[in-house]
Amino acid sequence: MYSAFSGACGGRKDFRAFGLSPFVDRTRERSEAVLRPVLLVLALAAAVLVLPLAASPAAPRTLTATVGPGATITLELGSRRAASVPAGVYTVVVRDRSSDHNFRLAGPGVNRSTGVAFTGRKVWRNVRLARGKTYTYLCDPHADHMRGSVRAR
Ligand SMILES: [Cu+2]
Repeated sequence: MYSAFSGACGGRKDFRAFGLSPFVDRTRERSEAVLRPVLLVLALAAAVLVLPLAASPAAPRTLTATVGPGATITLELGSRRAASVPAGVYTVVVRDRSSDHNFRLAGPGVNRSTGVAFTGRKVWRNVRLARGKTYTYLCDPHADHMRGSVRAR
């Protein structure tokens, strides 16, 4: 709030910077006197508009995890492979399409998996990917070649 106010009023330095001569000082001061409350109102209006957006947490995004039916494992954000994603809280929708494979997501603060024999859909809520951390997804029985990683930026 304070910074928005001082930022708006700090703008009057710019009038001088634009080369107004000392002869128009009085005019300038009069226009400043008019301008100052207007800027204050604008700053308040901007704060009122922006604060609720800043205060409300972002809605969780969805990662789609798919394993099988063949020896494939993927993690996608939208329709793209999730190699680097914004840090935050995610809902992970897991599609486990094989009783020979499972899907595990593991890393700092996260370790979730389906069972190898399980097939079907699982929804993992509140999966928090921390900024700067890397998470690995893999199939446990075939972790040497069925694996990938995602970094939260
Ligand atoms: Cu596997």
